[in-house]
Amino acid sequence: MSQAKLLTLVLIYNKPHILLGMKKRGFGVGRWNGFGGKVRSDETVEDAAKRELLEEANVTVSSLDRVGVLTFEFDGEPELLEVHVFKSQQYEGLPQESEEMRPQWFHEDCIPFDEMWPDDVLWYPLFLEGKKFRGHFKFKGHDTMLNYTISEEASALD
Ligand code: 6U4
Repeated sequence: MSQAKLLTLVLIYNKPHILLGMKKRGFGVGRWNGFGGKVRSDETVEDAAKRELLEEANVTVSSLDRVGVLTFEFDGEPELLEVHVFKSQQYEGLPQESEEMRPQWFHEDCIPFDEMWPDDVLWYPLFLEGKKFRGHFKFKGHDTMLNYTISEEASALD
């Protein structure tokens, strides 16, 4: 297994509403998702998360809370994805459509799991309850999950 590729995922959660974006191109196209992307070699994971949030949704945050670390394995592919999930309640700016994402607020009772990555329905309940979590998911292609583990974490994640 090669070294994991680091990615970020930011969810603005101003209870009871959560900001998601419809991915318009690339990895996860056609799915509602948080905002994020690849971490560059010259930035921290948190700085990468803030940069992608601004680029994709036109929203800025002063601080982010790291609440989850999810790893993804795709059957037959050596590269592991390591997605760092961040939460913020506060934000500045008006969410705006970008070339990559179309932002939309959802009530927490109406999250469109049928149009999201299949793992989301499994860990969002922990996220919405304010828990910290780790998960590992093995996929075959982008639609079929072969197996997974999820655990709640009591302490800070890194
Ligand atoms: P480019 O096209 O290079 O600008 P970039 O924005 O750097 O891409 P991208 O779009 O590939 O990165 O990032 C993928 C996004 O999808 C990240 O925010 C992580 C997120 N993601 C990947 N797998 C996921 C999954 N199974 N469930 C989920 N989010 C996932 O909820």
